[in-house]
Amino acid sequence: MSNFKRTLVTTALPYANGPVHVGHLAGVYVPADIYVRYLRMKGEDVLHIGGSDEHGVPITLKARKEGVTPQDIVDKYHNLIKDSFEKFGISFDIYSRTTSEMHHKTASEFFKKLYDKGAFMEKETDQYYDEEARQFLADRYITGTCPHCNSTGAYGDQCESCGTSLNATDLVNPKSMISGSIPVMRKTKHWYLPLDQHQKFLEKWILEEHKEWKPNVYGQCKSWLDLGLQPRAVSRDLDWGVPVPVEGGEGKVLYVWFDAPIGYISATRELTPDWEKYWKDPETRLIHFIGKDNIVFHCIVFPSMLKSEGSFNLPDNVPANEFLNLEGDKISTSRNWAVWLHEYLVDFKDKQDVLRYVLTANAPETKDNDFTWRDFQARNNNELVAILGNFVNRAVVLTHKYYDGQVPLIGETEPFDVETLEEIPALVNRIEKSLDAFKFREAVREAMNLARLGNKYLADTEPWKLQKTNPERVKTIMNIALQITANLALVMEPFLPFTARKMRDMLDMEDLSWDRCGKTELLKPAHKINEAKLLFDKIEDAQIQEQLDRLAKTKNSNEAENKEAAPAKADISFDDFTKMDIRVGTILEAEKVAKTKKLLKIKVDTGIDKRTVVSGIAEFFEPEDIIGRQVSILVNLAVRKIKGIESQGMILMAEDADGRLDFVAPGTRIKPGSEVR
Ligand code: B3M
Ligand code: ZN
Repeated sequence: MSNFKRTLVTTALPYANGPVHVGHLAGVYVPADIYVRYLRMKGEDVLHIGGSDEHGVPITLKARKEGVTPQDIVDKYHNLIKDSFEKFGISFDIYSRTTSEMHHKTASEFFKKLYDKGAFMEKETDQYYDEEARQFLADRYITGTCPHCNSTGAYGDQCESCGTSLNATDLVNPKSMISGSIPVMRKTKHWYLPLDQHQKFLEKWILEEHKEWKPNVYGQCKSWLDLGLQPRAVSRDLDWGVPVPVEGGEGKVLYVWFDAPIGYISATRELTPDWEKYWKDPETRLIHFIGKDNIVFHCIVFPSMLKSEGSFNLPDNVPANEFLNLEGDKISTSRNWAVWLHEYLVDFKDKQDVLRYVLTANAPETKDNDFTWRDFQARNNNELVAILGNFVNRAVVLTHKYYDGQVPLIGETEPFDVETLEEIPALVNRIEKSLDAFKFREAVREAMNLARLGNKYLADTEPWKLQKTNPERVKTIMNIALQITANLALVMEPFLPFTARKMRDMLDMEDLSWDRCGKTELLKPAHKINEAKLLFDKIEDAQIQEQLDRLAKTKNSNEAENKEAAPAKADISFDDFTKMDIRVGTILEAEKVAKTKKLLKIKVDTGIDKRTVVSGIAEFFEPEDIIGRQVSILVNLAVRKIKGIESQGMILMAEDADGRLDFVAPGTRIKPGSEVR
């Protein structure tokens, strides 16, 4: 690290087609924020660059579905996302967006430069074209049947049922999602980044020169390289994005994964006229914080683009995380299986640090991990409240009680005091080592160990028992307890910035530099501290239950939606069918059958006669609401006695997978007695 003068940290640009959730925070933004806060405390020159990714097909699809423009969609979500990040204390130096003018200009220039250098291949291919909508169809705009698992509704790039990635041409019965028509093949020209030509370089650069990358990142790169890289198209036939700025590019835009990483450059350029220093000076190191699904783009595609351009630094490290699951299931925007940050802030007001803490302590650094509400509650109650909050509170309250808020002079020390004092810099050292290695779980554990140390120290020395008999000893103890508290106010800053701020206010500490961490004279004798403020409070079972209930509801409604229709019954003959005499009837009277929940006694005009039928629909229909309704009724069903009432026939009902009922009725009024066949 010492060879570098400055650090440029980027965080993946979230797609502006939905709000951000705990998975985003845990995978990318909290670790990056911890890291940049730490570097800032060390006085290093660091920039944290972020923004929204506002191009790509899913955004256009969402806009189409909602009947608004893509710009409307990205405006809405960009603001929501930006606001969530701000409220969680994610400290960007700039949070920009890829629809900005600066970005269009930067991405366009970048493409043009590669084009002029001959860094692309041009290729004409056959692509699906929608003749009705008069446009080429991006893979995402085509649905059809998956050739692997036969499920319908697979997309042209992937089947979400079996997870196979597809080419649009693989789909059986392809259909345009724009017009619903059957697409035809047409020739179209695109520009390709010949990754195969960069293979050798990438192998050396990653596999030999970056063995220190996290095993999950290194491993994914290696398997891509082992498979052999293929040229990748960097343009698309679409009207939403950065227009292809060269001849023949009319009606085409840059592929979203080509322009998005350039967004990091555009945002830096927007932030400072000095931007080139951060991108091109070899004494700057570039670090990309991303989730695992973005590894190939940041370790292989973007570096190949940067290398072709020629004047940019390549990333020094890409500490990608694995995924965070929610209560055992994959987080999913479309299934609403997520904890949305803007909703969390409503239910857990001012508890940003609690979530930051839980997501760090349980970060998916080396493998996928699970977020559960029970774990969230336990970590809050047993760690933040019981360890950190409790210790700080005792130190501050006792200082006020014994010394009117003045830091006492440290007197003679005993071996246990010395041991405790020595443990402070040792812990800080371990925190630092872990942070330098992007091991944030480990780092936060060590930071909590400092609070544990303080708690144990007070529990072992019991100053409250000594104050009457040995007040000199208590001064030493309290001084040490306060030095631990002051250290906590510093080391917690990267992890729990809101809490650390409160702690520094309590202790009336100004200076926030990392080189003070580990020192045991942070608070000078006679320094006056402020009143104790509550740092954390207990989260009750009821609050957790509310969250669990909400998820259960989501799960139920997802399941109902996904329930498949019951399979068809065995074949019958036409004769069997004609044996059933089904007529249109009109309901004349209806009443509840006493002492039952489900049954209605209904009088129906069948056109043949007026008869009584008992029907199990009382949970769905009030008797007075159905009078006059037309229904289909099986009139030649043998008479059955139900609850002592003779039921003459059966009213036909449609029932969905959830058991919801509705009448099978003619679309317009028709004479009672009309036959259904
Ligand atoms: N928007 C994908 C994602 O949000 C993409 C990241 C771009 S980073 C340049 O996972
Ligand atoms: Zn499939």
